[in-house]
Amino acid sequence: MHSMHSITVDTPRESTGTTKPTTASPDRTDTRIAVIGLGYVGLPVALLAQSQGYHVTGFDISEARVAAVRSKASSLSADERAALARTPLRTTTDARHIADACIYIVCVPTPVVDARPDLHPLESACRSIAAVLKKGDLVSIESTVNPGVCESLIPLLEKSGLRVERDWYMVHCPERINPGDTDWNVRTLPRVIGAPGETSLARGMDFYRSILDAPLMPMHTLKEAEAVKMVENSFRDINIAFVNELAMAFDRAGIDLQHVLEGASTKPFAFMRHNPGCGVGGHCIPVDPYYLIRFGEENGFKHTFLRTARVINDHMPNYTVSLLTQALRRRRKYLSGSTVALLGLTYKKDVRDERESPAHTIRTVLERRGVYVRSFDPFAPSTHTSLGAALQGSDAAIVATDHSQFQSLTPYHFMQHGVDVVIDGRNCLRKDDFRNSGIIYCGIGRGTV
Ligand code: SAJ
Repeated sequence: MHSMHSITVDTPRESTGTTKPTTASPDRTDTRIAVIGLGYVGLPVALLAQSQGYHVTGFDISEARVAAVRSKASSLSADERAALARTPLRTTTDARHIADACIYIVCVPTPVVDARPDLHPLESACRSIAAVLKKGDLVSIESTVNPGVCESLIPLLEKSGLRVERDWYMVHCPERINPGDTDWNVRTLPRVIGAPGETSLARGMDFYRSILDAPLMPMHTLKEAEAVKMVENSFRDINIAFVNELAMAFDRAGIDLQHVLEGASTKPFAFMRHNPGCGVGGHCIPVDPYYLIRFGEENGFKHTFLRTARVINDHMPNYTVSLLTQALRRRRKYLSGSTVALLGLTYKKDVRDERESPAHTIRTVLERRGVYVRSFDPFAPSTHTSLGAALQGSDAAIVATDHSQFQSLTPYHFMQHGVDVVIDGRNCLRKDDFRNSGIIYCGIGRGTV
């Protein structure tokens, strides 16, 4: 049962996108924190809390992940390695080592499996906490979940014999970590926070105010806090689907959608630009809408718009291959039996993450159609040794990720390796350079030159 909280939003401090000067942090080592899950969300928040004077232990079920943190592996960001060099983080894979914490921050994955939310990691984390939960403890769920999940976790945590709001406290403070973002970070990103009652909300607000340098908006209920992140990311997915559908339409009409979007972006209000591409990857945008779809089903509602957007975005890898097929036909070549250089495997520019990457779908579609694929990605060690090795002798190239290294490619870089068909899946190349270059260039919604 949720009481309506009086909403007082923090006076938004001038969040310049940079962290406040690192003044000496107060000593809070009497307050022990356990961060459960040391991924791209948990590690930054553990390091942030530690930098603010808390005594932090990072817990992860993965020995490899714990070892990577302990050794400051290259897979960590430079900031994370620097913070760990200044103050090593206590880490463990043994849940008994987090028994002495009084604040538990849960940052475990919430993937979808066959388009259905998989809450096992979250439930497992809560069972570990329930085994050590003590009076006065605070549990914060930062993982992205659909509305109602946090409430469903309360009975798991009350197996400790303790009652929420009376003996222990719970908040949901969804993370907004944006991999690769240099402007916003775990400390400066504004947040929302929800709780099952006033006392939990107050406890949660106090804690997060002590580590964040950003506005913190209390929501009326847990469900509202859970819905915020879902809505944010679903908003992005449907807007990407909108421009992807336009791209397929305008390709037939010889209209360059990029130019149209540049024009529409001159409108100073009520237009937010998104860009068409070969698909939507990552662990957020293509995943979160399924949470809302599932939540709707639980309440007897069928989301048609969210589903349609997912169908459109999931079609883009196939659309990209269809552009390649048409271009090869102009070279009197068939897709089957051709060799294609696939440039980019990760889901996003200049990041290592390959989860849900459309490039993998493109590769699967090509290989099923009898294509020999040579992939190269500077951020994915499993690929070809070099760009040249991937291009040399290929019939065509597909740019599937707009890495900085690929954005500077010119017709010369392709022609010197004999590649005369280029499909620009991220519209990141200079289309006009390819005019009259002897190369067939196709963008997504940019037509063909
Ligand atoms: N994409 C498009 N067109 C676009 C934008 C993205 O096709 O206009 C594709 C990307 O290529 C990628 C996928 O969508 O494959 C996701 O891209 P993303 O920029 O949304 O990257 P994410 O998954 O890292 O999203 C995060 C989200 N942040 C959080 O959930 C805290 C999202 O809410 C942010 O809007 C996004 O970063 C961002 O703005 O960078």
